[in-house]
Amino acid sequence: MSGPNNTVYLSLGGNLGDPAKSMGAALRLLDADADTRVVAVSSLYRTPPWGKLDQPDFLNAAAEISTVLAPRALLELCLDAEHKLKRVREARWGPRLIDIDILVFGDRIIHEAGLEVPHPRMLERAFVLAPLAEIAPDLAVAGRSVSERLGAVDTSGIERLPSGRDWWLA
Ligand code: A4P
Ligand code: MG
Repeated sequence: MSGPNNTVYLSLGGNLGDPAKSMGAALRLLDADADTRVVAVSSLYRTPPWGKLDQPDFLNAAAEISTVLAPRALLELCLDAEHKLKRVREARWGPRLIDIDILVFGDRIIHEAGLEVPHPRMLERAFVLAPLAEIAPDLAVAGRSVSERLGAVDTSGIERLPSGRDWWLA
């Protein structure tokens, strides 16, 4: 399946098991797909839980990928990666979480059942914007740059870890 090449930004996160390992494995699965290439990955960030507060801190990261897949096919690939990693984990460590969200897909605006792009909650989430600003500060989302958006949210408690940007290439 091949269409035009699109630049896509993803958010990755997890807070159970070894999230850095799961996120790295997920990125390597995406990169191994013939239609998709990982272009840039942010450092890892330790972030306080957002939404439901009584749970462990998260690790979060953002990635730029290049893909010829259609949005729906990319979502399937991401969900596939999540399921593979969850299955492996369940056998050994019990439940774990990895979440891969499609933040931005080229300049597409998508409102479909099960797929909304740009991700509707990304602009209020510092745990999404901080890593994204590291790799795409000037990317415009709904008319404003990511760095400008980051300046408008509460980043307290968010810590950039000294992982560098190659942490996923284990
Ligand atoms: N879906 C729709 N649009 C998209 C998209 N753009 N990208 C659908 C990916 N998926 C999309 O995903 C459920 C379904 O959403 C998918 O199967 C797909 O069909 P989900 O991730 O379980 O739930 P969600 O609706 O995407 O919720 P959302 O807003 O991602 O919230 P979550 O996943 O419940 O939030 N705090 C910190 N610090 N860091 C975190 O990473 N994550 C969560 C999880 C809460 N608090 C956090 C973090
Ligand atoms: Mg999600």
